[in-house]
Amino acid sequence: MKKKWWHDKVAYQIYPKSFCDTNGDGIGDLRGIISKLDYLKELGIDIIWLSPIYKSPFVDQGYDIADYYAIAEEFGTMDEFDELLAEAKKRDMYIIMDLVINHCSSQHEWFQKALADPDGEYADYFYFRKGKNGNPPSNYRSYFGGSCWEPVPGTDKFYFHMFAKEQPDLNWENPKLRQELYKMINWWLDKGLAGFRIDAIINIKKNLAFPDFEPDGTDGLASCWKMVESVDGVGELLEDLKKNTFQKQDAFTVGEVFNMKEGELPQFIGEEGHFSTIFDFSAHSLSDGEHGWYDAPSVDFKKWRETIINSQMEVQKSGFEANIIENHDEPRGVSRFLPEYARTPAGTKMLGTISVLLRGIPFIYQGQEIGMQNAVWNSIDEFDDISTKDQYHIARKAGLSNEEALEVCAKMSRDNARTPMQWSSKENAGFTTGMPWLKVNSNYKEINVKSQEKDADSVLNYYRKLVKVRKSPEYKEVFTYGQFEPAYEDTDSIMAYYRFDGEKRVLVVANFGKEAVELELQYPVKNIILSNRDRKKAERTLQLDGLEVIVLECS
Ligand code: TEU
Ligand code: CA
Repeated sequence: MKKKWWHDKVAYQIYPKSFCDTNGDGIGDLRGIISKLDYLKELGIDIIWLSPIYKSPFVDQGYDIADYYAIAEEFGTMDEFDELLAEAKKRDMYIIMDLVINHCSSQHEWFQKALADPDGEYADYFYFRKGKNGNPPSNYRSYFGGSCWEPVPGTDKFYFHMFAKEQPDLNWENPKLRQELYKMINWWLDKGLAGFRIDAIINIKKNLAFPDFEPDGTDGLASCWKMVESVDGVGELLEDLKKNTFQKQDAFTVGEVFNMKEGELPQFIGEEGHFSTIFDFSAHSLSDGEHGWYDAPSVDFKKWRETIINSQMEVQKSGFEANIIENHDEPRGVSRFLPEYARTPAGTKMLGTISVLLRGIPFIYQGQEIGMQNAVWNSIDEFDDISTKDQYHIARKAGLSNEEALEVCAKMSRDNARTPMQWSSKENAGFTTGMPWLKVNSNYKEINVKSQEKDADSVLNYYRKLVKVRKSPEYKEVFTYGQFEPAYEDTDSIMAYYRFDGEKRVLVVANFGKEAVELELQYPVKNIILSNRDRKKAERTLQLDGLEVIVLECS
């Protein structure tokens, strides 16, 4: 395998709005990010992914871009962005931005021009289609609820949007539009950006006939991803994108890809793949509900273990995936993947170890390194997220009471990950001196950076060790390129795997149960690399306590 500069890196996702506010307006900003670069460096981070910071009306928190060449005023200025790039570079760190090019904001100049002249050139930057007897052209339900089609005022046409109606989809079949996007991407790369996280990219290929599908809900609509799954040819668009942009600059790209077709993985992440890597969402998909969050199943340990193992075994044949336990669209991993008794510092460290030492590129989401958890939500009005509001309505329509629907949202809401970063036990968790745009998690006095920095046994200090081990000269090679092989799969509570190459064999073994378990090790122990309870000795017959994780070098 050809080695790439990003193979052995550790990445961190910043959600700028909730990271660090330096001017007291309650909104995180670029100055805040710059002020925390040393903190991230100390955590061992190489690559920083910024969720969107472009000019936006923030209908979907910046995933609705009004100007691809401008920084949102809320976050700062282009000069500050350049400063961030320079400061990161000084520390040997790389910045990647979010690339949201399936759609833009309805405030974008292109869309405004399209509305002004629905038969003109810019209408062809979008999908403007005639309705069927006054009804939308097809029966698709958008990801955020309601029809994918919105009337174009003053015409008999509709425009297409897979997300909110304020996020019109861009017409990738139009070469002119593609050229505009490529120019913009190259402009950012020329500035010194290391690459992009690429948003919702599988959706760019449409079935231009927009056929109806069998309704799958009481609203009579069908999920729009059914159209995505019914069409071929996204690969050609992705290759065109890559050849005109990323490839020329050896950029690192991580695609957000759902609904990939069977057998397509090598085309996406192989040596000549469309992207450097894509996220592994397989464990997250375990809680996909058939109709929404209200019928989302809880994650079962054995299913979760099997899912991760299967994914690792499959992916290593083709390349690397990016491993996460949470991101800005997901509830906190500790609250989701750990049973209640395990939502402790020990359990949090255990989950982190399993995730970070998998084969692939680890992405740590802000706050994960201190073990942030889901918040307690008391009313639907406390949420900001557009998707949560939609899911609340879906749950109510399905017959759930207000309390029940609230409980569903509290469990699954994207806002769980978006509450402000907990820096200290000061007011508003030290995130802002003003009024935070989204409420602070009430547990900030127990869980925050400042107190964990002082505590040698904290989750934060453990994460620092964990990342260090992964990148240490002795083990870097095996953790980066070593094969993955599962172990102890027949047990009730053990999640374990080997990472090995021609020289080394490492065992990562965790007990997700409450009770101690005795394991016969297959190989003699050479060295204890990491332990979440300061274990100094490991015998061939290993007593693993509940919530204990240990990383061993085998001889
Ligand atoms: O998410 C894409 C996506 O498919 C989402 O619909 C996801 O399933 C949803 O967040 C679950 O509630 C990306 C971004 O990560 C997300 O934040 C944006 O809202 C979305 O694209 C639109 O840009
Ligand atoms: Ca601010």
